[in-house]
Amino acid sequence: MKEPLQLGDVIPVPAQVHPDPDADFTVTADTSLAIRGLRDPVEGIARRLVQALAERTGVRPRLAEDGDLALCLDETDAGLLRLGDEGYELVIAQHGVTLRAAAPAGLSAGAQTLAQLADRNGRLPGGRIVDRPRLPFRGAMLDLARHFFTVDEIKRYIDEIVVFKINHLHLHLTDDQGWRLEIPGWPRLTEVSGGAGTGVDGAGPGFLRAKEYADVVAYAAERFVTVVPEIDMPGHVHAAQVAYPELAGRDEPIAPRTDTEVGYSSLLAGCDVTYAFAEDVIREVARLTPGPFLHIGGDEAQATTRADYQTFLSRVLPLVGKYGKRVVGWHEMAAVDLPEAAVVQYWRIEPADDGVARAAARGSKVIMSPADRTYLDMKYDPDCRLGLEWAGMLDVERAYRWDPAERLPGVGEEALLGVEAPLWSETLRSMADAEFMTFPRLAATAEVGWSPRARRDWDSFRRRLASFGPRWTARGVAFHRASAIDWN
Ligand code: TNX
Repeated sequence: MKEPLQLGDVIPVPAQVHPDPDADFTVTADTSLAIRGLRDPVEGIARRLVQALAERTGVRPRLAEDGDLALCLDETDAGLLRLGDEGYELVIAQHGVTLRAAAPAGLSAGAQTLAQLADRNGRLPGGRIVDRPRLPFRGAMLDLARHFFTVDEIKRYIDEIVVFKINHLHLHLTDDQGWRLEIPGWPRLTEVSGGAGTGVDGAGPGFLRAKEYADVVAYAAERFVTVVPEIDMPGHVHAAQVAYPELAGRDEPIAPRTDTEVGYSSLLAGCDVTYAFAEDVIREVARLTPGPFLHIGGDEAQATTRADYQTFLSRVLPLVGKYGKRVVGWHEMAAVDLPEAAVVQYWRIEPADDGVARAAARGSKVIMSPADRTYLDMKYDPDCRLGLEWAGMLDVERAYRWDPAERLPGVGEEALLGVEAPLWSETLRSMADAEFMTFPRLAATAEVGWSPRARRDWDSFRRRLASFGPRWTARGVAFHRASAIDWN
């Protein structure tokens, strides 16, 4: 997309855009930014907006008492309240720019819009945007188990996903290869299974200490991103069993595995140690996590009998509630009767009745992550040097052209909590690899989750996406230059 930018040249595309071509505003060295209403959460938003504008335009607005750019938090305005926590109104006029919202999350979302609209000369296209998300949950997932990412890398990832109004970061913390979160009373989980050679094919060690995890969660929260921690059970637990063979009913050592097979390990549904372990882990993860969700995995439990799966979940689901969290699980979990508050994450590529529609009819909400549309670990094309292909090739257009409300009979708009794009890390060896697989496809998922259906259009999207080329290059993001996009 070539400049000049039009009002509405934003990803995700805003709900309502009313351009006024005579009302452009230009950010200059004299521009100042003021905060009206509550200072505390808004100051961080203002500082990050100044930084983003400086990166974009080369001029850095000052923070001041009065300003031609104003951020207003107004918790009483009925019109703003109707837009919900993440909604905002942005007015760009010749004499100044006003961003208003009823909640800090809305100001933060609006600040992303504002930052995207500035061109290299500081020009902001005139008019008014009124915006709010279609779905409350727009997520990305990092798999720390197959390849560990450090605190700084996770923070960097957060910085890039918030640009697209992604508001949840799912951390897949445990799997057959590695265990990546310190748990009191179970030190060998991380000493052994977070140690050297526990990544896929023996790549790098790593785990998060409680303090480091809390640091990530706080960093995310400041940017209005909720961390969703996942402890995968009853399958995908080989690393836990290597650390504690009693979790496999054995007393001799168990050899670690760093291959990419799935579905071979299981906790023992009939053993007390299983539930002592699960409760210690859930208590600690809940304690460290201020957000409402705790993901217990539940996927690919091929080494668990149906009856044992039922038994296991009937004992573990209540533990999540006991420690104050709302349970999330992959769609296999819908095979059992779920509490109404449970959230089901659907990943299948072919529609099949896994009980998800039944769970939705009973009140559960669904996060849509169909692998053939959202899995960031799928190859873009056959020549892609990274990624898997079991769900097919996933190019940018395919990641864009689908609708979560039409994916599964019995799971319509009302049943949706949102969408998520998971990045499994079997083939990744660095943050640059993660960025390559994530961008630009995550931008497509973000628009699917945020923008009204009627506003979505592939040709418009690919034109808007083109302007991220120079931005990502300037920020050192190792994005994939997908050939479907005429990159600027
Ligand atoms: C399936 S889909 C998995 C993961 C793998 C991924 C690779 C799901 C819930 N589980 O264990 O990493 O495929 O694409």
